[in-house]
Amino acid sequence: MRLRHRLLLALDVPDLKRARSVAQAVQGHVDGIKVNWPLVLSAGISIVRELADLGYVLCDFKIADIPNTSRLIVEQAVRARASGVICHAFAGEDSVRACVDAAGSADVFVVTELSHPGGQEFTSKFSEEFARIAVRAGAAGIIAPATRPDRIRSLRGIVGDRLILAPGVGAQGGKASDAIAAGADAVIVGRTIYEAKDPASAARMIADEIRSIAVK
Ligand code: NUP
Repeated sequence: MRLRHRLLLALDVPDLKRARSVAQAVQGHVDGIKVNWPLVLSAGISIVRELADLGYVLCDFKIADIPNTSRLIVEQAVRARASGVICHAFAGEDSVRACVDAAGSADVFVVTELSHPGGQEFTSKFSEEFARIAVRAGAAGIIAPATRPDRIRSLRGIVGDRLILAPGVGAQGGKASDAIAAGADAVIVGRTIYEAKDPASAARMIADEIRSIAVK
């Protein structure tokens, strides 16, 4: 993944027409587009193939199944030209390994602790173990919460130079520059961009905020 802006758009927009227009608008301000179930369930997997023409597409399918099913899911994402997929680690190291094997040259990102308050009920108790699984399984990186920059800092100590992508900016209360300062390689932002009147300028503002601290 080429990180020029250190920003990925979470395109959780089930309306296909609107999803297309937001994706087009933010091109040039983001390094990739993350698609999740709301859009894929509405538009079909072909939306991944379509967005792949614009650049890096990360399929946030949060895969958490037995290794064989996990493999089958990753194969479909890769067939649709996804550049990366997101999986959970609580299904176990064998399932994460199955995702990494099936991904081939595509990236696998492993969720550590979820960014919302409920992420502290269960996932945060195991997030460091999940990060170690990501490293052992050969994942490209992890997903860590922009809402808790201190956790990004701790997880960075475990994953070394593997990528850390941080959702939870804006609508969930996190700040892009805080997540980057804590060690995230890039942030993932949805509502703050796609609900803005002008998604392109909203994306540009976040990228500028990140740039302003990165040069300090
Ligand atoms: O811990 C996570 N938090 C999170 O918000 C892991 C995720 N994959 N996400 C996803 O990031 C979430 O499903 C959504 O697609 C996006 C954040 O969107 P927003 O809160 O910026 O609108």
